[in-house]
Amino acid sequence: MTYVAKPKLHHPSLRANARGYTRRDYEGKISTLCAGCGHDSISAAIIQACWEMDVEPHRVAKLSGIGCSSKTPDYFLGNSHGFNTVHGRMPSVLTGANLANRELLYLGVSGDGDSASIGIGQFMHAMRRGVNMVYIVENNGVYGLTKGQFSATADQGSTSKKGVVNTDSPIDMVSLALQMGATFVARSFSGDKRQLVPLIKAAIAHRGSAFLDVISPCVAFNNHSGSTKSYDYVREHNEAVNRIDVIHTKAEIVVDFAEGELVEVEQHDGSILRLRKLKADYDASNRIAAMNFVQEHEALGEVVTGLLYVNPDADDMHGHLNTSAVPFNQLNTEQLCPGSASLDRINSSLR
Ligand SMILES: Cc1ncc(C[n+]2csc(CCOP(=O)(O)OP(=O)(O)O)c2C)c(N)n1
Ligand code: SF4
Ligand SMILES: [Mg+2]
Repeated sequence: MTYVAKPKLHHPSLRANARGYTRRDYEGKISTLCAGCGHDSISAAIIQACWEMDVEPHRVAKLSGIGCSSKTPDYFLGNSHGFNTVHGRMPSVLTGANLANRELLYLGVSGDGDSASIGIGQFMHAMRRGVNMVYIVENNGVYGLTKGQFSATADQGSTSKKGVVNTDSPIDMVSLALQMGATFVARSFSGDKRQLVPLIKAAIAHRGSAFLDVISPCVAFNNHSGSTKSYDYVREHNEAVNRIDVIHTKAEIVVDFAEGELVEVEQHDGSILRLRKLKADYDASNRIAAMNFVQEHEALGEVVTGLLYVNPDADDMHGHLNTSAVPFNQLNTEQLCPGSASLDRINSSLR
């Protein structure tokens, strides 16, 4: 229960990162989600990624919509800024915050209901505008919070817990993000922390819209045999295209990699993404090929995971709009309101 405070004491040998924080410093309140819910594993992966990347918690803004998934920012990064918007409106509120202050790390957490139904328009515009953010959809194929109705990502032919067949065609968030121009697109599984943590780290290091579709089983309403978002189904149909590791320029270099073909991608902040190819013909730098690959494998009932597309040279919304490098709240009155002479100059330049 969230009213039960977590004990502040921790084991004295708990390791601190370069900022002097232990993993515990990145935690939030005690989760109220169902035991076994995939969303809690994603929260744990976010905590791990932020701790490993030496992220300063007060430099993070976490925003969400409505749903079990959108509740999770309360359960991680308790010392960060947080804003729980209304259903499906996280992307526009985040875009506004980002325009006002580009210096924070923006983490948008949403659900498949929140982002693929009521918020689908907002999702698409955040992707095409290149808002510098990590956008995580905790995808369970149902509206968990409102008791398990099919969401728009539920596969055609999959069944509800009571056996009702879903007749609607599914929306694939990864394909949408690719089409809309997201410059980092990945899919993972809440049950595969070894794949998920490096993907979150790589998304944090990316400048531009980084989208992560994380299949996250709902144990209360969508973990039965007719579901394609259950733990068993995803484990049996997981087709990983690559394994990734992130080498941060500031951190000790630890690489957890087996032998295999390696591709190195340098991100704008100097960090290196090391992709170990599992599928020899998969090229994560080719957006059109990624779209075809995802669709072809989806038709076979496979869940394609890994880093599916990245453009390391991407610019973000601020670069596109040529905005002020100084956050709005640090500009003084003169800079914000330069006076009538400046306005006259602008007006005459437009005549
Ligand atoms: C405007 C509005 N419409 C409907 C709802 C009811 N509602 C609350 S959560 C939710 C869906 C949540 O599904 P999802 O985003 O997939 O999150 P999950 O609970 O599955 O993690 C709905 C329809 C609402 N809160 N506000
Ligand atoms: S209802 Fe489903 S999504 Fe919500 S907390 Fe329970 S298992 Fe998770
Ligand atoms: Mg859902």
